[in-house]
Formats: sequence, C-alpha cells, structure tokens
Amino acid sequence: MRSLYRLFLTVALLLPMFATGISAQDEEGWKASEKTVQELSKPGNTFNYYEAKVPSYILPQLLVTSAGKKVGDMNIWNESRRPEILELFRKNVFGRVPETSFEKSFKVISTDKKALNGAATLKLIDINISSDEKALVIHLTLFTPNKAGKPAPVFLLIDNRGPANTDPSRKVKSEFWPVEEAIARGYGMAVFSNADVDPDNFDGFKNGIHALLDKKPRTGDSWGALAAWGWGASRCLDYLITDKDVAGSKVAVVGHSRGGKAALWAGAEDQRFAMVVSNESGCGGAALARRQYGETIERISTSFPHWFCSNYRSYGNNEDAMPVDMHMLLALTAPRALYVDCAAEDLWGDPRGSYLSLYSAVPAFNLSGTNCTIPENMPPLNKQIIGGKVGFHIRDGGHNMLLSDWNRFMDFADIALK
Ligand code: GTR
Repeated sequence: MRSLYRLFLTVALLLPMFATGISAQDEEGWKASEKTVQELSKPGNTFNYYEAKVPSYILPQLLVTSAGKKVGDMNIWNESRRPEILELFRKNVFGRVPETSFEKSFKVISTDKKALNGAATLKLIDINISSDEKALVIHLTLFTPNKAGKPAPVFLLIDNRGPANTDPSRKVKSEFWPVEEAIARGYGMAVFSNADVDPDNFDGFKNGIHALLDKKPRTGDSWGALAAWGWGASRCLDYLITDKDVAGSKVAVVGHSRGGKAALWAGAEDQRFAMVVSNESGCGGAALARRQYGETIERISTSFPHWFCSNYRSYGNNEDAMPVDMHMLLALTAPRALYVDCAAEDLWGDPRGSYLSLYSAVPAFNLSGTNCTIPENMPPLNKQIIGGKVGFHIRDGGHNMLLSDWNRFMDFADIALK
C-alpha cells in the first residue's frame, strides 16, 4: 500500500517535468499538462488543500511607497508606486526584458473579407523580428467583425495549446477560442502561439527570442519564458494598433493557465492593453503565494525553471521574504479593466487565493474614482461579479477555458471596455 502511494506520488510529481519537455504546439503536450493539473488538484498528494492549513500571513502593503508615503490618488500610484511594484516584479518574479535593439516589420500575408460566411474579415499577419543576423516570426491571426462598420474591440489570446484550438480556417472549432461567438457579439479575435516567441521547454534560453536579444550573460533577474510571451503579446499589439479594423485603445490580452500568467505580466509591462483576462492563472499568476495552497513557488520554479527569473526560486518555502505578492501584480492593471476567473475543480490553481488576491488589489483600482468594490467572500459557483473595472467568476468543472468563460469575459467587456 505504502509503495503504491509512493509510486502515485512519484508519477504525480514527474508528470509536469515531462510536460516541460513538450512543445506548446504539441497537442498531446497540453492535454498531458491539463491532466496533470486535474491530478494535482486531488487531495492526497503532498500539496495543501485545506484552508485550515493555510499559514497565517501578512501581505506586503499595496498603497504605501517604499519611502513610507501613503498612496492616496492615481497620480502618486502612476508616478511612484506603480513603477516601484513593476520593478519588484521584474527583479524577483518575471525578469527583465533586455535592452538589445531589434528590428520589426509587419506583413499582411492574406486577407479574406468574406470569412465566416461574410461575418468577418480574416487577416494572417507575419510579425518579423530581427537582431543582427538572427530573426523570428510571430504568426498573428486576426478576425474582425464586418457588421460593426467601425474599428472593433479585440481579444488577443496568448495561445499555449497550438493550432488545433485556434484554427484560422475554422474547420476545427474549439471553445478555447470561440471566434464565431465573439464576432457575433461585435468583438474581434486575435491569437498568436507562445511557441513562436519562446519554446515552452528548458533549453538554457538558447532559442526563440532569447537567441536574438540575450546578448549579456544571464543574471538573477534575466527574463524567463512568461516575460518573453508577454513581450510577444506587445509586438502583436504593435501591429493591432495600426490596423484600421481594430479599436487600438480597446485591446484585451487573454491567457489561460501559463498563458494567464503571461497575460497578467503583458498587461503590467504594457499599459496600452486596455484590459487583461487571467483565466485560471494560479501560482505565479493571480493566486496569492503566501497561502501556499495547491501549487507553490518551490514546486513551480523547479518544474518549470524556464518560466520565471532565477531570483524567484529563492522564495520557494520562503514566501514571506518576497517583497511582493500577487495582489500587487493584479493591481498593476489599474486603472484599466481586469478580469480573473477560476474553476472549482482546479484546486492546484487556488481559486480562493486568486479571489482574495483580486479583492486585495481593489484599493488600487478604487484610486481612479470608479467604485470597484467587490465582496470579501468569493461569489458562489457560476455567479459573475463586476465591480467597476474588475470582474470575477468561478465556474464549475476543471482546468480549461470554455465558451461559458468567454461569454463572461464579453459580458464584462461590454461594460468595462466598450
Ligand atoms: C501546470 C502548472 C500550472 C499551469 C498549468 C498550465 O502544470 O503547474 O502552473 O500553468 O501547467 O499551464 O496548464
């Protein structure tokens, strides 16, 4: 019995390590990863799933500057506290984008004005990035609604699953990226694959954008894959704001799970994103690290050493030493719109800790004068709450991004973005 239990533990612990070796483009890869999350969400493994076992903790103060000054309005937030927090996340969590210069050009490869039986225009765009002799291409797919007759708000998805979920021909449809439904509601849909920017495996930072921009030896705050994917989202936005069918001031960046962590960081680094959607981003995303519920820093930074900067590792089993917690990451979206959602069976991603994180970020949003207050207790299953510029729901079911989630993103965007 004991050895069976050990075997279960070993398999559960090793599965994500295999997942790190699988390209994000690989269908089996993301399925294995989602399955792992389901397995790891079951009580019985070494991770904590009991509220009673959550340690007591004190979150770092959100609205006090490092010099001890109270942040009472949006000006102080934007001019001093926000940049301070951003720096802390660069240094301790996601890493810093190198200052290396690069060239960028856009090429619209094809335009189909009668896509989706005439409901949408489909464009395939190559975003070419080069530095010295090296180059890479980010392939951006963009659908915009024809009926609107004016530039449309757009959801840009950082895709961590690959083409089977984001098929531009729409022969294969997936709830993960429900283009038809979004177009019918007047939203454009854009997507790029994270793997175009940086492969999702631990390759010593030799490939993807690292091969182009990492000129200096790596240090504790050198960027990891999540920051690289977020950077890729910004390059897509560089294009989107030039497209006459897109309302450039109304682009939302969306991501699921590891993509959700990257979306939060993209919105933090790039304030041109009008809205951020974090779908089940969990540890290293929306969930409070100090709760040590479900996935922990220790675990994520050993299973996925390429995601974060290496300084982050020092906070494994040492969360209280971290000068930030994830409510501060969520607050970096303020005063723009932020949507966080979770799934009830995705305990690995700590739904309650993600809600508490959002709740603790609200004071930064309230500085804008819009009332963004939400209740202290997490809302019941499948009930959306919207407080001005912030929104949340917890869906029944497991780790995934479904049409029902997207419908709520759009309900929120109808209010917060349009
Ligand atoms: C898991 C990882 C989570 C989450 C997930 C995913 O293995 O532990 O943090 O990011 O992968 O991206 O599906």
